[in-house]
Formats: sequence, structure tokens, C-alpha cells
Amino acid sequence: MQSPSAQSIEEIYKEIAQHVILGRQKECYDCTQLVISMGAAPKSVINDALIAGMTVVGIKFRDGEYFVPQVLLSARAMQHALEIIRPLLKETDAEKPGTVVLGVVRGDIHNIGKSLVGMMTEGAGFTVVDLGVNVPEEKFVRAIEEHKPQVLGMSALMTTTMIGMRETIQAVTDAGYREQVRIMVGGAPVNQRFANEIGADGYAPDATGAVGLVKGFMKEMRVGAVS
Ligand code: B1M
Repeated sequence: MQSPSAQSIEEIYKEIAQHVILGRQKECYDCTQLVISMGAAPKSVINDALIAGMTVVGIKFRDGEYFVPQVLLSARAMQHALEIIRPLLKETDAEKPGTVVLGVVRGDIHNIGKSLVGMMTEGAGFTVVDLGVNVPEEKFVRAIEEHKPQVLGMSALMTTTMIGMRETIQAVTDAGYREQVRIMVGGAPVNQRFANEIGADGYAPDATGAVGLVKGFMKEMRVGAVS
């Protein structure tokens, strides 16, 4: 790392992306802390540095240049750096205008995208109940019973696990809760067409879009949404 004064925020973004690509956890963390201290916007650090790096990792993995251990190191580096950003996205004592239950569907352990959606949704002032990864249909249903959310969000990162979204919507319908919640879906292989096909209420391509959807749903359901 050069001295901070010699580097612009954009240059450090490139360095952070490189640390994600190479799975260098400490360096990634330190550079993230540095750009934040220099005044970089948290969402820009996520999109222009961390996700930019992880996108390259995805390409290398797809092309057989990277294997699971390398991808895991990259994921850990990104997740560790996100811990710096998480509190910066949160509003502290705002009244919570609604609840979102969020989880990654059964069979799928890809955590990062869902966590970003959760962090940004919390940052917009909503209560987020994060069920984690590999969530079976019945656990989503139990969470609706317990937390009475206005919105249920599901994430899937693999073509083989997307089916879990359809099955969860079916389980929610069978349990008699479908009219009570808006359902949104997302994740790399998911698109609007698939969302329509399985009867979801909305699809978002990224975390910012997810927050927009949540706000719209909350308004529809007459819960005071934050702007
Ligand atoms: Co996996 N993996 N992986 N992986 N992995 C993918 C998904 C893959 C596309 C890689 C590839 O081949 N190029 C591929 C799936 C192929 C397919 O669909 N058929 C794949 C595979 C095959 C696998 C394994 C099977 C590999 C193996 O074991 N042989 C295995 C499966 C494990 C399992 O789930 N059962 C596996 C394992 C792993 C790791 C554990 C090593 C690691 C995850 C670590 C972790 O999460 N803690 C991992 C990673 C990191 C990836 C890639 C490289 C990156 C995923 C990521 O974190 N992206 C991924 C390649 C890729 O996606 N390009 C890949 C960054 C994140 C910010 O983006 O999650 O897309 P994303 O989230 C975005 C949007 O999609 C959206 O907003 C987010 C932020 O903007 N979004 C939502 C996400 N959820 C949303 C929900 C919403 C709305 C928007 O509403 C509710």
C-alpha cells in the first residue's frame, strides 16, 4: 500500500478489488478502513470495490482458473471488510417501519448477496430477520408465524436451488399466509421472468433495487415507509 495521501479513493478501490480477488483478508480489511476514513461512501465501497473484485472471482471460478478454496478465501476477505461497513449503513434510533424476513433457500449456502440485501434494508430503517442460509420452506413459514413480516425475501445463487423459491411460495400458500406477505426474490440466476413464473411479487437485481422494492411493498401494505 502507498501512503494514503499519494492514492486516490479510486486507486484504493482497485487495490481492495485485487485483495478480494487474491483472498487477502487483512489487506482487504485495512484498505476498506482506509477509504472509509478518507470519506468514501459505504455503498460505493461495496459496489465499486468489493463486488467488483468478487465479480472477477466468479469469472475465474466459472472458467476453472479458481477452485472452491480460493473462492472461500475471497468470500472471507469480502465478508470481513463488510463488517466495517455494516454499522455505517444502519440508522440508529429511527422507529422501525416494518419487518422483512430474509433467507437463502434450501441447499444453497451463498451468503454474501443476501447479507448485503439485509444490511441495506436495515440501513433504510426496516427490521430484518435474517434466517441465514440453507433455509427449508417450513422455516420460512414458521418465521412468518413468529415475526409477522410484511415482506419475505428469498435469495438463490444456483440454478439448481432456484426451485426452492417456488416450493417456499407453495408452502406459504398452503399455510394460508400468502395474502399476508409480499414475496421478493433475487440472486444471480434469478430474473423477472422467473419471479413472475413462480408467483413472486417482485424481483430485484441488486441490493439497492431490493430496498426500493421493500419500500414500495411497505407503502402498498400501508406501513409507513422511510424515504
Ligand atoms: Co459458489 N457458485 N458454489 N461459492 N459462487 C456460484 C454461484 C457460481 C455461479 C460460480 C460459477 O460457476 N461461476 C456457481 C453456480 C452455478 C449454477 O448456478 N449452476 C457456484 C457453484 C457451482 C458452487 C458450488 C456447487 C461449488 C462446488 O462445491 N463445487 C458450491 C455450492 C455450495 C452450496 O451452496 N450448496 C459453491 C460454494 C461457494 C463458496 C462456499 C466457496 C462461496 C460462498 C461463500 C459465502 O457466501 N459465504 C462461493 C462463491 C463466493 C461464489 C461466487 C464466486 C460469488 C457469489 C457472491 O458472493 N457474489 C459465485 C459466482 C457469481 O455469482 N458470479 C458462485 C457477490 C454477491 C454480492 O453477489 O450473491 O449475486 P450476489 O448478490 C447480489 C445480487 O444477486 C442481488 O443483490 C446482491 C448484491 O447486489 N441479490 C438479491 C442476491 N440475493 C438477493 C435477494 C433479493 C434481491 C436481490 O431479494 C430477496
